[in-house]
Amino acid sequence: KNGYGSVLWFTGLSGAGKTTTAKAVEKKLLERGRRVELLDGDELRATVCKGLGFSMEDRFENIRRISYIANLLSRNGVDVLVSAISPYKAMREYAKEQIPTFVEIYVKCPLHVCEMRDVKGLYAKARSGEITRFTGVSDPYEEPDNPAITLCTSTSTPEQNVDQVLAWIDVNAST
Ligand code: GGZ
Repeated sequence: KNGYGSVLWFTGLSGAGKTTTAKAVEKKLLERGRRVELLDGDELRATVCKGLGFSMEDRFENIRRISYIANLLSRNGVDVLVSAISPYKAMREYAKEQIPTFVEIYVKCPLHVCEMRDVKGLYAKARSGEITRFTGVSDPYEEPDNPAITLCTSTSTPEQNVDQVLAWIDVNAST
């Protein structure tokens, strides 16, 4: 849409590589002279989404707030990179309805690989029961049916994944 920035919405399991990929894409877009903001679910949960937990209702509220901010930025010409698990199809549908330039990017990685990486030690805590309702372990993740882009972080390099996103933008969102 004219004058709008793209909203690149990275969805996937914890540890799949959403934020890593989004940061690398952000760098490339900045080099192209674009105005860019990264909205990271994990970080927003310390500020505008403070107090929200991981029940289905709270996760929806989290995504509602992130969608709102993403849309404000987008309509002012800023490209927005959203990194949030966003585990339910319905919440991604909601974001898509709210945001004219929504692009669904599925950051795909097998659960056992995310679990092996366990960068923050959260999977171990989820398995021991110290953390409840952990996505992929004790809470659902609904895979996207028809994402605009699928990135496989267990079989492709970060560079390949970044290139895939930029190539998509060049074909579909060059304004
Ligand atoms: C999922 C959890 C949970 C539970 C804490 N389930 O990989 P991270 O650590 O750095 O990012 C995850 C983040 C998830 O927040 P989101 O805002 O992306 O989730 S959602 O879209 O579902 O609202 C993870 C950490 O918080 N974390 N507890 N129970 N992830």
